[in-house]
Amino acid sequence: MKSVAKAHANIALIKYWGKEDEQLFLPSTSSLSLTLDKLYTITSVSESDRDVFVLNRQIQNEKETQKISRFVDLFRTNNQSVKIESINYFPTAAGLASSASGYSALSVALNDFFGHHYDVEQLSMLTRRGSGSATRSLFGGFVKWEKGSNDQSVATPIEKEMDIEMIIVIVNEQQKKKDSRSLMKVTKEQSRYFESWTQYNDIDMQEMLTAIENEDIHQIGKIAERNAMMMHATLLAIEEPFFYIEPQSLEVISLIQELRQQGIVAYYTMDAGPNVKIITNSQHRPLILERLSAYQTIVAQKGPGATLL
Ligand code: 2P0
Repeated sequence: MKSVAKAHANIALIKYWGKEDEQLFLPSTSSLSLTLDKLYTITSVSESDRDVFVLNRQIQNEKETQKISRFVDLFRTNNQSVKIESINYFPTAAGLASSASGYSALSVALNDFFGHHYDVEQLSMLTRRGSGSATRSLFGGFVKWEKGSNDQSVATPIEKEMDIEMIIVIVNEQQKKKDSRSLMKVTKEQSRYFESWTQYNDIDMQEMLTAIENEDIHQIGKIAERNAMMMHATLLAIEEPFFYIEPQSLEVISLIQELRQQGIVAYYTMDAGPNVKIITNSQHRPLILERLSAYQTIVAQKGPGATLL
């Protein structure tokens, strides 16, 4: 027997940064994202005499396999070991995290493989424990992940059809210098701005929900921008300040600001790496791409939720 699932990556417009409970993956902030069509993972689960994890056709080491095994334990009904094969279909050198699409696809495949038939809410709570942002990739389009409490922290889709696109600008193809899981832990422990971050995040979330309801792309972009920069500001106020933002990221940001002054819909967000994601719409995308011709870019539209294949 083999269960196969597909899930897409997502980019947050309101960021998840910090955990209230590290074991349960309870986030310190609610977050909101857009699932993207161009980046996805396909994962299969099949019977095996021991747990094996193959990522992008390479057998993973003991440490990575144990990490996955612990996640499989959340679904495992008997002592059945599994072989997990996962491939990330991300444009070459996208420099983007694949844990969201990866754990989301794995959850859907494990749900089927072990015959659980969990509903989306139960699945959301379990997926979160593989990687926080993965819980948002269970759904397509705009997705809200409520911080909740006592393990009740789930993602839900926001039903809204609107013209919104993201242009991912690759400024550096290399792996990020520090992984987000450990850095968000340090931020919560040390950042002088952390409390402010969580407070303003609540405000941004409410305003973002209204902006989406009103299909107001300018307001969506504006809130996403200030939210992302506040997340990055928390990193400037830890004991050894850390920058994901690189000189080339700033060049792209300056260009976006310039384009905006010319009346073009262009706002930016950044995650745990130097690449810049531009929030725009189909009308303004060609103009932006023209101006960014010196950069490698990926244009992404709204993608679907995770599915069993
Ligand atoms: C986000 N990031 O909301 C934020 C913005 C990175 C910057 O979610 O520890 O890989 O597995 O729960 O989900 C990346 O963090 O962390 C992330 P874990 P995850 O997209």
